[in-house]
Amino acid sequence: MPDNVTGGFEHLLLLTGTFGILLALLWLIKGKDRRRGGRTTSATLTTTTTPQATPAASNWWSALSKTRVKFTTFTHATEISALREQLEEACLISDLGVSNTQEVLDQIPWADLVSLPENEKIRKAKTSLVSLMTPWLKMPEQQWPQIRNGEPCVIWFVGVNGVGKTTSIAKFAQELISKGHSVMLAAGDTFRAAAGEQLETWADRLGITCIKGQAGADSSAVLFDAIQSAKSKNIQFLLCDSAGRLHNQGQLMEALSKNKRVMDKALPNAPHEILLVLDAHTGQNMISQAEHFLNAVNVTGLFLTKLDGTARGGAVVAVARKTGLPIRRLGLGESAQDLTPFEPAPFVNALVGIES
Ligand SMILES: Nc1nc2c(ncn2[C@@H]2O[C@H](COP(=O)(O)OP(=O)(O)OP(=O)(O)O)[C@@H](O)[C@H]2O)c(=O)[nH]1
Ligand SMILES: [Mg+2]
Repeated sequence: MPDNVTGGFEHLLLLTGTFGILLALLWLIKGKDRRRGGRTTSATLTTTTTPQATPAASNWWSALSKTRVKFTTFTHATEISALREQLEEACLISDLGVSNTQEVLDQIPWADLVSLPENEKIRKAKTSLVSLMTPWLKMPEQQWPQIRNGEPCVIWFVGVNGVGKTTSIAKFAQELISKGHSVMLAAGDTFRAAAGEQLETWADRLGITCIKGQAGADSSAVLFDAIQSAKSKNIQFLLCDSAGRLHNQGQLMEALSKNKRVMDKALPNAPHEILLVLDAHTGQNMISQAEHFLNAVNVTGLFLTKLDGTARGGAVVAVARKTGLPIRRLGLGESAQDLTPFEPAPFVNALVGIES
């Protein structure tokens, strides 16, 4: 064999060998990581990535990963004062609010933690946090919403523009349909151009009827017609959209009050549920939005959207506590399946990083 050919062959062997060793090393490192369950470990990090018992809880676990960062990264936590300071920072950054944060920090039994090893101190402090915050959240009923005898259950979605009202209606319609219920939609937002078409597109995808008026039509008239139609077709659930913005906020609240009066005329006691949709990304701002809507209409529950990727999960706890309303569903993405019921304890556990 000529020299240059042998040289080239040896070179190739050397390259293949080196590449092989690199691959083996990589495989070993990955294997170690896999055996550790993918956990990131360091002297100061106690983060875990283990999914939770129920599918909903495992979704929150990943949705709340940004909020959780501060609750899972502690340095020099052997010192109670350092742990307290960092826990305070984590609560504030999660947008739990100043007074809620002070309240929980004042109630954690710090003296009992002094003699514990660092990891135990952290775990116990977080466990106390969970047991203090969980009772702030209303436990939603399993059987919700209730089917009404001989008339449609009218559910109305309200909230400022862009929070996810229309998308939440579509997601919730999909949930009800999958449980075998009959559902109809009402395009109660006649103000924003194309709002009706947006809801109609969802209705087409879901294979259900959407009652909609002309753009600029009286939204109360659309809602009235939709209720009449749902009654005549024996529909179980009528999900109604609303405008998120009119010329100004006063007009919006007035229009909502009128909508409500007209719905009650079409069917006494309708709407049976008024759900306030709030965007979790807006943090404490959700509280002032809630105050405005609660003043105008008797909101019966909350739908919290865009939980996926928010770093302000603490504000979810804050707004639920402040309003005293049950969180009916959480939105975890833009597709029709991205909706989960709410459970207080697993949610708060996921928020602070305690595996349940
Ligand atoms: N990531 C994420 N996006 C969402 C979620 N819910 C809604 N969105 C998105 O938020 C945007 C606004 O949603 P809409 O449903 O149109 O909001 P709206 O409240 O009806 O808005 P208006 O009709 O303008 O008042 C859309 O791009 C949705 O896809 C959610 O849970 N997660
Ligand atoms: Mg809309």
